[in-house]
Amino acid sequence: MNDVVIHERRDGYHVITLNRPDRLNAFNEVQHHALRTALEECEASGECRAVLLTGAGRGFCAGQDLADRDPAMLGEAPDLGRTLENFYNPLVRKLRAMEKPVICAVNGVAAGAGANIALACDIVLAAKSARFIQAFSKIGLIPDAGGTYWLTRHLGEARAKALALTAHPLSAEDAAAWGLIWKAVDDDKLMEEAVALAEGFAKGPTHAYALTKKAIQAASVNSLDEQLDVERALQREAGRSDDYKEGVSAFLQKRPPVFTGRKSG
Ligand code: T3D
Repeated sequence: MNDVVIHERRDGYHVITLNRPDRLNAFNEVQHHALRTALEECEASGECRAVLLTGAGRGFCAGQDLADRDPAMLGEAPDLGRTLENFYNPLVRKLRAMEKPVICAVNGVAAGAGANIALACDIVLAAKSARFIQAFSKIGLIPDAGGTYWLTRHLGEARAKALALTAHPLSAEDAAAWGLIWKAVDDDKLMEEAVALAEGFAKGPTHAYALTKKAIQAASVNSLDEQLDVERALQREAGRSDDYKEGVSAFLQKRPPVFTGRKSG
């Protein structure tokens, strides 16, 4: 049997590929566990300074594997809150809390929780042929895995509601134009661009990236005053790092910086 998640450890970054292509990489519990294990290794590894998440085959991820737990075959209604609590919510929280950049290369359709897991990543690149579908209403559910949060924050209530209620397939180009993702790229350039980003991050000031993530994520709930305080605290921390010292020296000496990515000396 193939691995349901392929974990490649490259120089300075890791590539994680969801690998159930015959089901458009829909999640079952085995795939959830494998992805969690891979992300935990990335989190713990000092060698891994960026993560690149993608899918095998023609889809990125079609959300929950609906064949895995057919409600018509069960005696009583399944507790979907349990799946969220045990799997999707910890996954979203891990992606957000990861102290290194997580790039998502959306290689094809991203539906249901699959779309929202992509949106939980820090930088989302999508192949022009990819579509983002809040498929939940088609099966009588509500958007989960952060969907109501990402859609509302990035797009506002009008577009959020329309996408969620109609399950309209949003093209990668519209997703980029609407500010839901970073970029739509030609299909044959997707991995090249995603890898170039990961390689750049692998040589970057990793701790500053972690602090930047933290600051930007805090901004969505803070007032300006609170956010200025967050910036003061995090900049103070960044200013104590070797990477800051190195960045300034390199600039003044007109040479490329050599960042270690470490928190401090
Ligand atoms: O615990 C909980 O359940 C709570 C959590 C819920 C989170 C969720 O994600 S709920 C939403 C689940 N996802 C969906 O409802 C999407 C279902 N899939 C689709 O609507 C379509 O497949 C797509 C729009 C994504 C793609 O359409 P298309 O025409 O490009 O492909 P296809 O032919 O429909 O799918 C290809 C194969 O993948 C097909 O299998 P087959 O016929 O070749 O043997 C299809 O059944 C399978 N597949 C696609 N999505 C799923 C799936 N199998 C199981 N689960 C899926 N989600």
